[in-house]
Amino acid sequence: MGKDPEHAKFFDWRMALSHAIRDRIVDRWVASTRRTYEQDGKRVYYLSMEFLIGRLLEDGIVNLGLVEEVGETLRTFGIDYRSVLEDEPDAALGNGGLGRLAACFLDSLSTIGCPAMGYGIRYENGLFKQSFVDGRQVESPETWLQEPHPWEFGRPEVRFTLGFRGEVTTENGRTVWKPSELLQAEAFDTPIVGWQGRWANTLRLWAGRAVDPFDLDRFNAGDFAAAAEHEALARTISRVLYPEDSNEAGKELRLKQEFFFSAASIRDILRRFEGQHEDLRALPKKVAIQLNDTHPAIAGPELLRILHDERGLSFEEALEITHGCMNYTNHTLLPEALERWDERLFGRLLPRHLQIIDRIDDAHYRANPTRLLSARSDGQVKMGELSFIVANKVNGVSALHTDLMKKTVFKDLHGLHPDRIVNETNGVTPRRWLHSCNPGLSSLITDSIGDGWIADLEQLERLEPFIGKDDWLHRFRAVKAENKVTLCDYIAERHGMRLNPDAMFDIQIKRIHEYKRQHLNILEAIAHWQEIKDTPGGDWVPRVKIFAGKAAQGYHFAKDIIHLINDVAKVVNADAETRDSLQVIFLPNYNVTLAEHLIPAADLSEQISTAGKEASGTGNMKFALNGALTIGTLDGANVEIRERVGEENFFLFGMLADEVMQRRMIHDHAQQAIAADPRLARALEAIRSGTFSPQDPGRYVHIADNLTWSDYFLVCSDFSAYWQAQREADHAYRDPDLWARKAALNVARSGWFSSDRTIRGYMCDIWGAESLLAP
Ligand code: CR6
Repeated sequence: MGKDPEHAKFFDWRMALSHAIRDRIVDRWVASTRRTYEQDGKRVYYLSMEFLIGRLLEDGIVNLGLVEEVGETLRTFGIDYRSVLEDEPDAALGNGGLGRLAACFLDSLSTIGCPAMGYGIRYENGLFKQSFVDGRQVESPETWLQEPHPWEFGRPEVRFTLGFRGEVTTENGRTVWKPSELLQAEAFDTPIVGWQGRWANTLRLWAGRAVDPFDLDRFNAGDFAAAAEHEALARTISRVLYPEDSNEAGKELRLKQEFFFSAASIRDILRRFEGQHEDLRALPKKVAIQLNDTHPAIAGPELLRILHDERGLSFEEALEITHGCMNYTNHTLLPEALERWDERLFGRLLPRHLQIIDRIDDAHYRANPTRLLSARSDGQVKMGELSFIVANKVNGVSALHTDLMKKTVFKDLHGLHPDRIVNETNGVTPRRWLHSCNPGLSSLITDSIGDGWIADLEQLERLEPFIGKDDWLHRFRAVKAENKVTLCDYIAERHGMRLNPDAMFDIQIKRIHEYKRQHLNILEAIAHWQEIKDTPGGDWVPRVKIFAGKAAQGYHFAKDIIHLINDVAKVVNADAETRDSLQVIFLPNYNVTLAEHLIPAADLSEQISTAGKEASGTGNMKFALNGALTIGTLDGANVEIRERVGEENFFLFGMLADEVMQRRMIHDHAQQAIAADPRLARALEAIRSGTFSPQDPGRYVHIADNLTWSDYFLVCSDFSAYWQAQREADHAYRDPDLWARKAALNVARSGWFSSDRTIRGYMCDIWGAESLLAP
């Protein structure tokens, strides 16, 4: 770093260490790439608008098995290892579960040795930073790239010129698209090293650049701002991550971003293929493309366009090749989150692609004349339908979600193509989400069954015989207790609040959304607080309720829920009568790193979405794997978690997906529920009357009104059952050994939720790809 150690800051140590680790990764990376070219097997390309990778330094150290050496080396300099790690900003190139799933998949692809590449956007500003001012969410830009980023390799030689708008003409019988607005995509590569450094793949992110970055004439004429205008405009395309979650922004820039990274990736894939092969018809044998949700769906028509317009294959042949390469993962059934573009906007930006989509529809109809199901209809381009029609396989992300896909959004298309939809239940990487984030539990497991579980998580089953032994269970309890104390210190230091480490740690961390029902959780907390106040000396099971999560900037109701939780926390935490039994805290700026601190310390995992709404969830898996019990509905992957960990080790409550649909038919379902449950009525009344906002008593009337008069997400109808399940949790927590046994069984039986298992499923059912590592 060119500095005397005496003057080095943590930043300098981190950079020095990162470069040392990076050096060791590069050798393996180059070897893996060489091997991939030599073997010439099928390669997987994972196209995703989001990669929520978080920090990378610890990943590298852990995967290369250098934890001890690094710790020791830093010690000789008198530098604390943890403080160096804590200096790294999170790469927050994603909103939530979808982006984090993509990051877990990269880890698993490298661990398994599947030749693969992730393609996405190099956002200069990741997901916004969240802070609270008087309990309200305030957003500020996230600037992770302001410091040098040691993990990326700029590839200025890998650039593609892309275009928008312009005209479609015919030249010598071929259709030619002449875009009028040009820009370049420049590649930045990050190596992704797998467990034990046996394999490394590449994450390639595209940045926007101007074709002619600087206008010297304008500069010399004195118009300095205009001289750099092209560059500024081109760069905006990779400037921001849309801060939306399950909710479409519908902006022109968003569509441009989607085309930008999809088209650059397709060109890159073709360039690589054509460097090694002559016959484009072999493409599906060598290339599997996975569309992570519909954001990269335009990759289909773009590949088709190049094959047909530029390489001269017939339309039918081009379509067949495209179909052979493309697959699509659906991540939500929420209608507002299924992308649809106004055909005029779409046609203006991508005139040739609109024509191609019509021809795709045409060909699909001719092949399936029984029904007219098209991607373009009602003045819109429907990206879900387009992806389905173009894809070879379409998958859901949990058993329930896949089943609902067949019955709802894709019912008709599924009828035409009954073999197309498959299920691949999500998973999480055990390297980050157990081994690294929970060193105490990781050591206990390794002491008990060896370290084979880290790359073969189902070996956790072998823990079951230990769970009956008192001394083992004692150690297991001690690990959780220690993790809770560590978290208490962390929170005290950063947020000035002392939590009671003996209380049950009850945690809900995820994006704030009505369907995820953070408001159900806080309503129950209010009712519980009221009950404690009725009998202050009562024998209550102490609770600490922890929340964290960001609300989309324009989602006002979600932001009001955050405000309410902060206001409730203020009142409850200041109450001397209840302080020993209940504490509430909302931690700001939830991100991957904060999740790594929280999950190992959790006793109770809140997975309480309205049934039928959460496609899978992945936080639910991380908690179970770290020995928390779930309180949850039968939604998403909760269903499969409960099946595996055992129903006696899971606090189930609430309506089922089909009951939810029935219940909505009752016009006064919420009022009926309120009338039947005095606790609920009293909690709502406290919100309505300003108990938590005395200076502004009307602040939460609209939340109480919404829950009383519309309550689309059935908070009121599920309240009583939720309350009951919470009391069951209290009851179980009174017996520490019983609780520990249940928690340990959650660990032992969560091995199936490894993303290694998920990726093997994709390789076998969808991609037809193979590992290049010796077993
Ligand atoms: N919001 C689902 O809602 C799922 C992830 C990853 C989501 C969530 O249940 O676990 O994808 N969907 O499959 C979308 O982002 C559209 C999510 O993260």
